[in-house]
Amino acid sequence: MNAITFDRSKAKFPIPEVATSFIAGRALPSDGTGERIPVICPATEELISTLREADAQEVDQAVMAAREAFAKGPWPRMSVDQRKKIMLQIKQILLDHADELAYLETMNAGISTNHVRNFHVPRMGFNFEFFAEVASQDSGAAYLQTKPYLSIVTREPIGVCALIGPWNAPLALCSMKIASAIAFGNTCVLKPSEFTPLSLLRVVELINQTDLPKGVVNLVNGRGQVTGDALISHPEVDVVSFTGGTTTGRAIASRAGQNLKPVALELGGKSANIVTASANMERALNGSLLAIYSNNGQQCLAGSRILVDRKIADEFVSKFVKRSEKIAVGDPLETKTEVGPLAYEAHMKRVLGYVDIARKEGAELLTGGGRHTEFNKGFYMQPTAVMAKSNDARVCREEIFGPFATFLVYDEIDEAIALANESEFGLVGYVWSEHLPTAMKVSQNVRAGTIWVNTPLTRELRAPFGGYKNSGIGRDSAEDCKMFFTEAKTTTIPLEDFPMAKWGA
Ligand code: TXE
Repeated sequence: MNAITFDRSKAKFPIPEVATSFIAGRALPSDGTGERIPVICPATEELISTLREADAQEVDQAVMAAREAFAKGPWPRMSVDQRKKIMLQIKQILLDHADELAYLETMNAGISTNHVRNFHVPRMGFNFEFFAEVASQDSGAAYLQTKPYLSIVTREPIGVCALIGPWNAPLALCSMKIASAIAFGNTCVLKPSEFTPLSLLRVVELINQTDLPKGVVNLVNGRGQVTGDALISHPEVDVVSFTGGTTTGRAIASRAGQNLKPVALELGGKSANIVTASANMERALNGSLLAIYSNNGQQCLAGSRILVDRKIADEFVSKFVKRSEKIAVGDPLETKTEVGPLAYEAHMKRVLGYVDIARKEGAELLTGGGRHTEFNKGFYMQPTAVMAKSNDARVCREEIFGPFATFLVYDEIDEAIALANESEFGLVGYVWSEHLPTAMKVSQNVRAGTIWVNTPLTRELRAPFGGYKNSGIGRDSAEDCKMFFTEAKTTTIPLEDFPMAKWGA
């Protein structure tokens, strides 16, 4: 692809010409070693920046900065109240730059500015406040049952955390990783996706303008197999938190396993969205459209397999198709845009490839199915829906990760539940029903980490989020993140003198 060079005078906020690593409180120079990788705006195909890739040596520098800050720096040793004050400073500085961060995210990831500004940016701020609270309210346990001993259990930070993030929602997802790692006294090295380095580089710069000690939050930029692999293989990394595709997750888990590092993996999904005959049709329609098309269809928790009761299928599908055709696809910087471009060219081609796969499998194309004809530049795709022949079809089994809905029709709720469970994934499930026993039956029988009843995409940070089966290992929540990012320590003390064997006396 021949990228068009971006006219920098058009930029609403500064975009760095070269995105480098940020280590121990400073950005590394743009003229260092490492491959140069183009950073493309998916809405215009313009070259908006260049990423200078961190090689193994630069990754080592970042990990050792995090190690130094962990072993000798004040952060792990500070009182939680002091840490909380700094976490709140981070929240504030990020929210003070909300428009700039939203702009960088939209320019680089193609997510509509409305969505980023109204959901991702506030969530990013809240992540720091939430985990500051969680860490500050934490307490240990004491056991007195075995006399004369008192055993106390405390939790200590686990050390240097490698945080590897994806390109579909960099701000929202990676801010959660940083906040949950550092709140408990850890230090970290973040590696954003090579496709979307810009917003997170600015986030890490801003975080480093607060009172946070240098070296606590570091960032390396580069491709997964170079920079990412060097990071997760580094012996001074204690734990790996990853969000991304299932194939990459497998590779990361086996690499981390060689060094016995704990891993948390938040991976793909092919979640069932069950629309029953007892649904409130209008709400189910609104929710189903959001569940598949929001964030340009690029979300792990998408309701991408819509299972609809035969009794209402004709009406529901025809309304869904009509609404899909009216969705405002366009420039993600425009506030009226609902669906923007896909994040990068190869991904758009992959998603479009599923249209041919669907056709070959005998699916009926209900709407869309091609690049958006209104644009001669940008990775725009028409919101697409197909009616599959059976759940064995690849469009029912594989995560497509774009504005691509697959329908199946069912007759009985037990059949819908069985179809929902016939999947290698188990991240979330949706059910639309005004009949509580039906909703509860789905909730209790669908094997997925989160079930949404009559609502799409609601995240409660206190409650666990994560996947069954190939959708991941581990959960995000107040408690789960604490368990993952800390080590438990038991200290045992006798409270009185006690008889002890006197060997050699
Ligand atoms: O993501 P990857 P890809 C799914 C979605 C998508 C598919 C492929 O179905 O179509 O995955 O996307 C880093 N060692 N999701 O290939 O590879 C990489 O640099 C260390 C679901 O673009 O998973 C990036 O930072 N790191 C999903 C991160 O992994 C490595 C979000 C994610 O990239 C690495 C994204 C390696 N060997 C895609 N290889 C979700 N769960 O939301 C890659 N990386």
